[in-house]
Amino acid sequence: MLFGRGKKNPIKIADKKVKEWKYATCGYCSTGCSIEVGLNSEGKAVSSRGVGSADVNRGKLCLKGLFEHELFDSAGRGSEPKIRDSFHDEWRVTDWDTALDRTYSEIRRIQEKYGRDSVAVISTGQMLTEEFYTLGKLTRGLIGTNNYDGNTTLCMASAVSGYKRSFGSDGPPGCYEDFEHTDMLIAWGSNLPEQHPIIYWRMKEAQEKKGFPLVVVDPRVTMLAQNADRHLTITPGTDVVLMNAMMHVILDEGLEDRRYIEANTNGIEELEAEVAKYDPKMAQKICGIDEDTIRIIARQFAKADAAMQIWTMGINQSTHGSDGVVGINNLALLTGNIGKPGGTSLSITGQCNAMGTREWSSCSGLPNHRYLENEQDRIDIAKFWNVDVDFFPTARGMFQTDIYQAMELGQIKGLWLIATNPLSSLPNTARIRKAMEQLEFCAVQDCYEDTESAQYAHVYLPAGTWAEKEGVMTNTERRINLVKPIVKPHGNSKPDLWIFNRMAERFNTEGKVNFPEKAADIFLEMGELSKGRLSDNSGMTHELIEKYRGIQWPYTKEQAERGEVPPKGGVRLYTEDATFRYPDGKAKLIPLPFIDNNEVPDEKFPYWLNTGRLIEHWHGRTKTGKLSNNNKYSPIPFAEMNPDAAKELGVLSGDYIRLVSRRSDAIVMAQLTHRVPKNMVFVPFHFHDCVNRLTLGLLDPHSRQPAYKQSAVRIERIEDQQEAARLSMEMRKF
Ligand SMILES: Nc1nc2c(c(=O)[nH]1)N[C@H]1C(S)=C(S)[C@@H](COP(=O)(O)OP(=O)(O)OC[C@H]3O[C@@H](n4cnc5c(=O)[nH]c(N)nc54)[C@H](O)[C@@H]3O)O[C@H]1N2
Ligand SMILES: Nc1nc2c(c(=O)[nH]1)N[C@H]1C(S)=C(S)[C@@H](COP(=O)(O)OP(=O)(O)OC[C@H]3O[C@@H](n4cnc5c(=O)[nH]c(N)nc54)[C@H](O)[C@@H]3O)O[C@H]1N2
Ligand code: SF4
Ligand SMILES: [Mo]
Repeated sequence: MLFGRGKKNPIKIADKKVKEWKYATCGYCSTGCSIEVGLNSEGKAVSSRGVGSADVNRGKLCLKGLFEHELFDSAGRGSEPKIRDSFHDEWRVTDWDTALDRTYSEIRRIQEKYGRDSVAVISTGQMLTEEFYTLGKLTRGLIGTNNYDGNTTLCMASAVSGYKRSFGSDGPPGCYEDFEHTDMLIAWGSNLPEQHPIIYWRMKEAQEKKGFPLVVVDPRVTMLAQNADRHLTITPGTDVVLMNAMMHVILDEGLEDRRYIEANTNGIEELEAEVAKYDPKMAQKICGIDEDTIRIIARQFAKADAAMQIWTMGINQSTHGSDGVVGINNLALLTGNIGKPGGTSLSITGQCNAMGTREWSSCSGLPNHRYLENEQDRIDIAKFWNVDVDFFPTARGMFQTDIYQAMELGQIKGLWLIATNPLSSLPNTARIRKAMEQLEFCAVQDCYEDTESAQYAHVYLPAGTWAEKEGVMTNTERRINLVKPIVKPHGNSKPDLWIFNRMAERFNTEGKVNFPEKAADIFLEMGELSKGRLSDNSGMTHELIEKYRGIQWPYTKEQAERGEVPPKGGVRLYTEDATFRYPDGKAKLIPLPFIDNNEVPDEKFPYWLNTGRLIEHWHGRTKTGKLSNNNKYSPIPFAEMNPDAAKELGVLSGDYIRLVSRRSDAIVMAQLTHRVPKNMVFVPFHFHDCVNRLTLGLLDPHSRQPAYKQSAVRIERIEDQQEAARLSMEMRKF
């Protein structure tokens, strides 16, 4: 008899009295889980559940998706447009016309006075694709500033740049199903179980069935590293050296795939000459991985029938971010691991729709991976939008990270910020604050009114969020999935698409450019523009996407007309010889000389500051900080600190400590753990600017992405713990 079992009360799941379930795609991370939100008889969202028939998540959701329905009416949501003359003044509530007129007239006033490019528009990876496309049309076609970029420069820029350099185009070649076919997986700087929990579940299930070895490259003992066959605790910022040394071994021992290299690549001689310099004996001194391990991993990788690599911010957010991506691609190309089941280099994307913005926002160029630098692209889009081709600049403007420096110098006087919060997320926030103070005009368009950045705004435009709106998003594996309006936007807030369309009316004085009102129509317009291109989605409609719970691009009009059912999960790019996007169809093998240009620990600042994320929180916590089921796990800023380091400094677990960098200082609670080595602290960047006031954020030369994960700090013990607690609270208020 099972002792005591009969006496226990069975677990009861509260009946939420759901009357109707409505379909959407999760609006947090780029995994792209299909979700259904339950509405009660009053139309209130009361529950969320995963969609069983969706190939991505097969009924599962993580902690964030499970409570996503609580977002709609959470604290801090903006409900009315607001306006003020100076950011020192109190806000006044106003109506939409006044707020939009003011934004329009200030943008035009500044452009007339200081030139077209003196206004910057900064967007995001957290809107719907039709919204990106519309904003791009408005900004490129009517407003006419070239300083238009998105927060993806903080996130995916290195992946985009690396894919373009290697393959001639952006676009991740693999898919989640590759986990089921691979014989070896290397994860570079990615904490999959916490940051993409459902991709992790897909990987883990495949691994349990197939038993492939998992190698994790990360300076910290992440949850993924704990599950790895080998964990390589790399010296921060030196992944490229390890990659070069692995290529050295592969080429030295003749383990490369000569047939694949001949048929598909250019540049093998130059690559060979460079990696010859990276003998594992020499490399180990720089990257901290011993020579035997380097050789073993290189051999195992090259000999696997199919070998797969994934990576996230540990690679992208570095001064060698773009080179790191190219290095991953080099390894894949040398061993013929692109475009085959289980053989791929798959960048794990960040935000829910970072892919959509890459494809359609026109941030770095023109829609659907077209370039401002390409005359034919300019002509095609000008004709399609009915704008004068000479209105387009002939080269891309500043990256987001350069825009703030231009604000500091007074080159940029006006800013329209959409769904991004630079005062918590950009490096060295003291500089960002100074830059924002220089502005003559700033409009912030956000679904929350209590963001750090809104403090510097003259106009606040309250936006709807996630499933208060309609449109599509693209996930990590190129799957386009649908979000439907489940509830009405909070208060008097409006969908971003509505806001862009109303702004467009003001700029579209001659009425030449067409701005459809409905997301489904805009999607069809985009389909036209995608025909015959790498990311062709002309066969898709909103209805078809919902029916199949997401469709991967490419899916063409011809496929749809033939009645071809969209493939379920195995869509790959570059599956045949010489199908890369350079003119001769070949990919490039690119040599990667390594120059150590990071801020590194020294006597004055002896600890690495490593930064990143936690499973329960989302970025600046505008969302998750308000939901008790998320916030309760980590409500206050903390640093992971090694117990041996703490002992030397006399720091006890739970003590407040002061972290000091060359930029500023921050007070956080010490959490003692062996997850970090003795010379490192790891601080999640979720708590206002407690991390980014410290970071240096040197920029990658190709992608302009900041090196968020390599800065140096010292740790100071604080005598007066009560005062420290008070100061830490103060900092939280910002
Ligand atoms: N819960 C949750 N999920 C999220 C997000 C969130 O805020 N919360 N954000 C989403 C977004 S936008 C993104 S971009 C992704 C980010 O997803 P990840 O990149 O997986 O997350 P991070 O914690 O930023 O960093 C990953 C790891 O990089 C390691 N790292 C640091 N320096 C180096 C280095 O020099 N080399 C190597 N190899 N590794 C290094 C860190 O130790 C860390 O464990 O997550 C997405 N998913
Ligand atoms: N130290 C350190 N800093 C980092 C990173 C790191 O690893 N370490 N990671 C970097 C990365 S990868 C990223 S992606 C960035 C993210 O940096 P941010 O873009 O600043 O991230 P969020 O805090 O998510 O800001 C998004 C804003 O959009 C609002 N929002 C959400 N949905 C909508 C919507 O539908 N419409 C509108 N109008 N607003 C909406 C939210 O309320 C929020 O204020 O941070 C970067 N900063
Ligand atoms: S894994 Fe990502 S997409 Fe899926 S429920 Fe969690 S946050 Fe949402
Ligand atoms: Mo990101």
